Amino acid sequence: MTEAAAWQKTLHGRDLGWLGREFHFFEEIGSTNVFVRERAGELAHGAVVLADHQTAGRGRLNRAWLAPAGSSLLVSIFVRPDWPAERAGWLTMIAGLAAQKGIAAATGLDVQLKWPNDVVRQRPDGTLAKLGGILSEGHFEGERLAWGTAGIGLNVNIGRDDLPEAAQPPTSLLLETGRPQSREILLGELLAAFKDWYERCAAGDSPQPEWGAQLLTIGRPVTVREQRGEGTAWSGFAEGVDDQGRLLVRDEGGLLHPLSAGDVTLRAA
Ligand code: BT5
Repeated sequence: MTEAAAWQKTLHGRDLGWLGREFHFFEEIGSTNVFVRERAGELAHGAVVLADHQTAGRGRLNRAWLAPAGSSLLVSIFVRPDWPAERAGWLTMIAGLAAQKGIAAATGLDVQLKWPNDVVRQRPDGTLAKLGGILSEGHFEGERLAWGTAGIGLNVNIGRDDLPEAAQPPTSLLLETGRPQSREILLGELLAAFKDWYERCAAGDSPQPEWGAQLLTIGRPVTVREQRGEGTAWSGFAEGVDDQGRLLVRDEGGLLHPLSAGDVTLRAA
């Protein structure tokens, strides 16, 4: 069986309905998110785009996502929500919860989320290692989210010597569980969880309470660096997230600031 056929069998062996009915697999592509953006006009709601290798994988703020060929889950899920624009952040929440639930179901491993878009493993000494990341993009028509893509990259079978250079120490499911993991099973579980959450959200149920409860960032002191202006840094306390996915940080003077992912970088204080 070709690799594309094996992936397709995984998808169609499950009852995913609208999700993955349209399916694209690439042995090599620039970026699955860019593919989706360029073809948004033609793609069906629920299209799934998967790659074995990306030559120009993307993170936020034009950062690179690096992964050796065949080592990772690199997937973009395309949806046409037609939700109010303020709900655009729900896609990142759904993708994060789906990654977390998918990993738990496929491997038994407990992973955590870090605001705004990281999938992490907390080490016994409290340090965080990055296992994956989410890159959501959306297109608005008027006040509506016309389409969106949830790009998810998870490090699956990457050995210690092949992990990329990264700002935060990276890790993989192989390293965390001590054995190679099936990317097909992981994809199936992740999509099943994505479908569940997406359908709840489409019915108007916000993912924010569950997502907020999974975020390690909440309840901790943080240092906030603003991207705009002079990039000044200040210290505060992360109290929660709002329904748009903004982090609510109280500064030392007692004022509460809603922070958008694109506007700040954070580190544990
Ligand atoms: C992310 O951005 O974490 C979002 C990554 C999304 C990747 C998926 S793969 C499928 C889809 N198609 C795409 O082109 N992208 C999506 P950000 O928070 O900006 O983190 C990027 C930073 O993570 C980089 O600057 C590196 O420091 C680090 N990094 C890069 N590759 C990594 C890896 N494999 N594991 C851990 N850290 C990595």
